Amino acid sequence: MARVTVFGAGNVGATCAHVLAQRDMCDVTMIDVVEGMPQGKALDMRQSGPLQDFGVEVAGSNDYAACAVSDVIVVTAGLARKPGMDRMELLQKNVGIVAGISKAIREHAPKSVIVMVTNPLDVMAFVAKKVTGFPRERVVGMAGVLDSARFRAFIAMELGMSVVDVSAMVLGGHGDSMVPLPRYATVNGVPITELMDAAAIARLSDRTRKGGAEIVNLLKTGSAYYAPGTSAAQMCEAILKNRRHLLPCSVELNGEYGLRDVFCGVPVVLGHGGMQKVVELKLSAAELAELGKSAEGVRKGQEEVRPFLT
Ligand code: TXD
Repeated sequence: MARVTVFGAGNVGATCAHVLAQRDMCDVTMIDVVEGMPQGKALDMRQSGPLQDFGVEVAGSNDYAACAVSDVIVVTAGLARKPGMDRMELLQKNVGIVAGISKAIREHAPKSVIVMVTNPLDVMAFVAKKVTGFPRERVVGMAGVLDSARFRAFIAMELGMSVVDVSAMVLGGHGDSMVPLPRYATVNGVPITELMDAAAIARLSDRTRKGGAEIVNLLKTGSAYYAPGTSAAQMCEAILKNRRHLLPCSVELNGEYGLRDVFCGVPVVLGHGGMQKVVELKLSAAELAELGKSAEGVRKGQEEVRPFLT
C-alpha cells in the first residue's frame, strides 16, 4: 500500500488526510508538533472507516522520522493567515518550520514527491527544493488546483449550472496577482465567453483572486481548509495513481514561459514521479505580462529567504 505523510495535522492537513483515507487509496500518517493531537485525529479518522467504507491505516506522530517510506509528502505545517495579514508576512515564520521538515524528508524519505501547501506557497516550495536538493519534478506546490476550483465554483454559481461540468485554469503565484484564464474556461466544452458577458467574467476572476481573503474575513480565526485540503489530496491521487492530470501546479521553471529559477503556477502533467511535463500554453501578451509580474513577486520572496537557507 502506498503511503502519504502529511506534515501539520491542523485544518488543511487533517482535511487532506481524511479525504485521502476516504478514497481508500493509501495509508496516511499525520505529523505535528502538538503532542497527542495527530494521534487523536488519526484514531478519530480510523473510527470513521467503518462508516465510510475505508480500511487504510491512519496514524499520527510527533516524530519527523515517521515520514519514512512515504511516496508523497504533503507539507501543511506552519501558521495560517490572520485577517488583514498578507501571505508574505508569513514568510519568515514559516521558512524555519519548512526548512526543518525538508531536512527530515531528505533524511528519511529521499525518494518521495513533495506537495507544498504552507504559505507563501511558491516560496516554501523553493525552500523545500533547496533544502532537500530534490529534482524539480519532485517538488510541486498546491495553489492552482485550489484557485481553479474556486473559479469553477464561482462560474457554476453564476450560471446556475453543474460545477462538475465547469473546467477552468488559474495560473501564476498564489496571491492577489494570480492569473485566471477565462478564455480557457468551459462548461461541458462551451466557452464561458458564450455564456456570460465580459463584466461578469471580470467580476468572477476578481473574486477568484481574492477567494482566500473572502474566507479569512468570514472565518475570522483561520483560513480555508475544505477546498485546500481536498486540492492537496487530488494532487496526491494524481501522483500515486499516475493519472497524468493536466493541473496548474507551482513548479520551478526552467525557461518555460520565459521564466527561469522561479516557482510559478503553470499547467503541468501530474503523475508518477510528480511533475512529468510543463505544458506551455500560447498566452496573449497581456496574460504573459501578468504571469511575469506574478513570478517576480515570488522571486522577491525567494531572494528574501535565501540567506536563511545556508
Ligand atoms: O492554497 C494554498 N496553498 C493554501 C495554503 C490554502 C490554505 C491554507 N494555506 C496555508 O497552509 C496556510 O497559510 C498555512 O501556512 C498552512 C496550514 O494552514 P491550516 O489552516 O491547516 O493551519 P493550522 O490549522 O494552524 O495548522 C497548521 C499546523 C498546526 O497543527 C501546527 O501545530 C502545525 O501546523 N505545526 C507543525 N507541524 C509539524 N512541525 C512543525 N514544526 C510545526 N509547526 C506548526
